[in-house]
Amino acid sequence: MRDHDVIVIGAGFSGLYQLHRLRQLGFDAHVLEAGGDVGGTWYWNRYPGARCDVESIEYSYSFDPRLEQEWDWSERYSAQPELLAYAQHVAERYSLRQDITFDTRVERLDWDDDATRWTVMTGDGETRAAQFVIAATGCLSVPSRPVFEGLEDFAGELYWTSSWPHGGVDLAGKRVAVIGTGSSGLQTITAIAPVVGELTVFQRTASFAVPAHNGPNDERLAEARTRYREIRASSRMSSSGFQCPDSTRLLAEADAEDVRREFDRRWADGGLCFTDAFQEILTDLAANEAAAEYVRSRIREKVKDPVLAEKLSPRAYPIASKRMCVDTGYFEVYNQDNVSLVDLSEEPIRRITGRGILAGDTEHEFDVIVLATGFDAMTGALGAIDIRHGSRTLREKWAHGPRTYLGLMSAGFPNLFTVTGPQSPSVLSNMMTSIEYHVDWISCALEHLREHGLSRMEPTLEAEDNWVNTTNDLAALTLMPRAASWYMGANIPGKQRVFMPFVGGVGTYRQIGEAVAMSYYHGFELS
Ligand code: FAD
Ligand code: N01
Repeated sequence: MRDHDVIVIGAGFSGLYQLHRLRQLGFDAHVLEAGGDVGGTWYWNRYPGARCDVESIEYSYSFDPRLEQEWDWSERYSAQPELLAYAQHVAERYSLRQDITFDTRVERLDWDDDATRWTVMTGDGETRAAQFVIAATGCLSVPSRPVFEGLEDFAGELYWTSSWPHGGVDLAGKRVAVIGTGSSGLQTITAIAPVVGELTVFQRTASFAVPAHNGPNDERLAEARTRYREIRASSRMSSSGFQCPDSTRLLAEADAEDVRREFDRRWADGGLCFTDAFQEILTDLAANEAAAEYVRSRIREKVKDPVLAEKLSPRAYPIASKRMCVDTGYFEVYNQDNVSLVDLSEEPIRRITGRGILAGDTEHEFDVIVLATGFDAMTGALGAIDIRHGSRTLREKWAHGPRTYLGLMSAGFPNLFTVTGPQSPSVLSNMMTSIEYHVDWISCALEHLREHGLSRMEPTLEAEDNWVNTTNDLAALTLMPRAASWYMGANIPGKQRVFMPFVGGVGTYRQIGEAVAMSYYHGFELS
């Protein structure tokens, strides 16, 4: 049995940087990855139009200034092929692949108290041991595959956005259905509408989308390269993990013209900072509704048919209580003659048939069905691994919602760390900022243990309970839990509804993490 200091699970942006840091510190680390290459999200999600929603200048690593200067981001929001090429470049540049085993899924982890080691079992029947395991398994890496009656009867082509074929798919001239109108659905719909013969979108809930104003990136990149350190430093202390001018103003105290001007300005800038226009948008329903209604007014401007515009106007949840979509011409697609919308609140999907989809009383015929139905987020990948400490399993412990200290560890499961785990800012932020922070924190903790001749680390139950209560209490101060979102686990039947990320912001979280580390890991037991 091969024995390592550290096994890292996953070779996405988290796993790659984690491996690099551990090797720099002289640990014997090895990565196990289920996919055939590096890239994680950007390896799997190859659907047409896939791109990031945080500008590439910031949705990128900051740990090596030379990498920042070398790598060219061609667009303001890079598309999947460029993001995957970046992950591959990083793997090459730091010679990471030699310590990664691909096509290998971790299925079980067993903690051995006497040996102070995890036994790591993989799908190919191999077993390895490691003193520490770091789960860099991703927050959005386990697709949600809802049960549609008759799916196996469909005689045409069927694709999931989350596992799009590597060779691409020829959709030219075909009759295509897309089920799902979250970020993946919106991006797919926008990209394929000009190519397909007919496109029918099956929408259960309309989404808020703000414009990307995507385009060539030369000027932005040149400017960023002159002050990258400053950008990174302020993003690390910001609430979202990227440059977003936080407002100090309350909407309630601004007059109507002022409010309109601020929304117009942010709409013209594009991107997710739109809802940072006023301080109370995520805490006050009236302010939230003002922002939501502004977006709806923009949808009405874009979509010529007023009935369609209304159907596309989100009303089911407060704006930004689900991650907003950043669009590149989504709503305009519905002005095309070959595009139609089926509103599932009026005509629910009854079943998939051999020829297509039966919604309400109408059977729609298709050559291709695309499913963009999301992910078992935040806990899905960890829940898929049978993680055991004696008779205790992490699955049972988390059955009523995840329980962690700082989103980094869970009591009862020593020496097991999670990168961007539940109860950390993770999916509410620019993930690159949050990934780098967690990787650095974990790496420093392992270095600390080694320097002090210690071999075991675990949070106390008390620290964990306090942290879980804190994250729940903070979420309850906001409108976030009001959406039936994947943040809440609401998209997975039977999953406990609990708001999973830490809403307090990246900068605040970082300060807490630093204070814990500097106090010799207050709330953790080290031995
Ligand atoms: P992942 O990239 O998900 O990588 C995890 C890896 O772990 C995967 O390769 C998986 O195969 C592997 N793995 C999981 N379980 C096992 C196992 N049991 N055994 C072996 N291997 C395993 N975030 C942003 O901040 N901005 C964006 O613009 C953005 N865009 C996104 C677009 C899409 C389509 C999606 C799905 C997510 C997006 N995200 C975005 C979130 C994105 O997941 C993160 O930004 C980031 O890529 C996560 O990196 P990661 O390495 O933590 O996880
Ligand atoms: O998944 P989603 P996603 N019948 O859960 C619908 C990141 N990301 O992959 O809302 C019919 O948001 C579901 O309907 P409803 C980003 O963080 C980023 O799109 O549950 N419909 C919804 O419309 C994002 O938030 C980018 O009513 C069903 C859709 O499927 C996260 O990943 C791009 C259904 C799922 O939307 C997830 O986004 C892509 C059913 N049975 C992803 N089940 C960027 O732009 C589900 N739906 C950076």
